[in-house]
Amino acid sequence: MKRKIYFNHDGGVDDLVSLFLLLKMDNVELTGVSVIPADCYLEPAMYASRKIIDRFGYEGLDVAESNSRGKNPFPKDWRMHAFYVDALPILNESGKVVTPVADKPAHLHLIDTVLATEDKTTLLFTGPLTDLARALDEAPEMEEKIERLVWMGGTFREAGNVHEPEHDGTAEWNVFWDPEAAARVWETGIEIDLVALESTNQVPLTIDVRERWAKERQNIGVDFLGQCYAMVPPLVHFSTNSTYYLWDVLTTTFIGSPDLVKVKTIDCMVHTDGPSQGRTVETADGRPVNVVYNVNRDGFFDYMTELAKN
Ligand code: AGV
Ligand code: CA
Repeated sequence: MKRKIYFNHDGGVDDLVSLFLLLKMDNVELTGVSVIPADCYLEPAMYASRKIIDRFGYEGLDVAESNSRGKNPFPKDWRMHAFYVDALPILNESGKVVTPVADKPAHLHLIDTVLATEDKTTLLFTGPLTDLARALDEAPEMEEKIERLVWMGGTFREAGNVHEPEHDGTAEWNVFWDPEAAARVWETGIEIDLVALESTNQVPLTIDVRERWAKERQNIGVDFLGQCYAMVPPLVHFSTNSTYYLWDVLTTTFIGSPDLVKVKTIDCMVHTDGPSQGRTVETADGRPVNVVYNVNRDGFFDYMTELAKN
């Protein structure tokens, strides 16, 4: 039995690589895809998503555009990445785009897809939770049809990855973009698996990984990985604000191969205001989430590289 997955992403390099890998998993069936313009511009991220499905995926999928807006915008430099992926020759060989744009905005597409799917759906979110929060406001009855939410977001460390004026640096970006949306989802009874910075910090993009993909580039899927990760800065001497990690790809592989990570339950809440907005904090009266805090680094890179060859 294939697990039914609905994927909402925000068009970064690792979001788009995640879409590619999901299409390669034989234990997963994607029921829907939508794109939110958080860490991307919408138009190139939509085109790139549709072209990845055309090139590596299956028929019957459409891609929905989100009309959600966040409180704290992502830096423009990062949002540009979707243009580079969309322009890759490997995605433009056929000269056409077949996978259609859905006729509904993302949050309504999410509701319709979850309600129309016979089994319960696992939600995979690798950007902010805005579309999910809006969907739950619009159709609270959908909660019963949600198997769980797997989300790349948050951290319980002192250091988050937001380095912005008026902020204290404790938040992770996907929470920071729309803290209220995360707080809204926290109010529900949905089972949440949180792939937090604790584990994603263990899978930086490094030169040895790039060299491996280069060596194996005669395989078209591995070549695609190499081309995508040529666009973003690796960890060399020390981590900077722009250093790239495989945040979303780790979150996605958690669905296909949960044994690569360690998980613990933390009762927590989300800060929605002030200098710590977007921070997730442990608190005795908080709601439980399953936090992925550790990963088998080599096993992860082996798994995702092998998947690319499927
Ligand atoms: O905080 C990680 C999230 C992930 O969903 N995103 C990137 C991943 O898609 C935001 C982000 C944090 N640091 C970044 C980010 C960076 N240096 N470049 C691009 N995006
Ligand atoms: Ca993302």
